Amino acid sequence: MTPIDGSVLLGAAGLIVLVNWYFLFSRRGAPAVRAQATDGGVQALTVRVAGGYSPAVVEVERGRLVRLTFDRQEENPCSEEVVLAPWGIRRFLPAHQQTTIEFTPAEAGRFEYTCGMSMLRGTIVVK
Ligand SMILES: [Cu+2]
Repeated sequence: MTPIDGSVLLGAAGLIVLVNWYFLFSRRGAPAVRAQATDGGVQALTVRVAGGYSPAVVEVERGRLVRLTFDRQEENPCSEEVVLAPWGIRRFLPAHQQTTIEFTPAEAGRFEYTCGMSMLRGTIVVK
């Protein structure tokens, strides 16, 4: 490997880290995705769990049942639990499975939920 090859590799590696950081952790200004209302009036949305939660920001209406389906697409133990503290929910998410969590937000506001270790973070905006 020549020194030039090395610097190109290093540059590429740096770029990959930057891109990953941006998508996983830089959630400022992340667009909120509104939960879709089903026939029964339930607000349903699937959140992909893979190194983070996506969409990172979910928007729901207050006073109506919310059904979040956590689609965990990894085995990383970090994401094996999800904690929606504002609603007193702590659930185990089996790897490569979908886990449905339901709650009815009574109050409007911006609420954070996390993994069991408070490392991964997602936001639920209740309007
Ligand atoms: Cu974690």
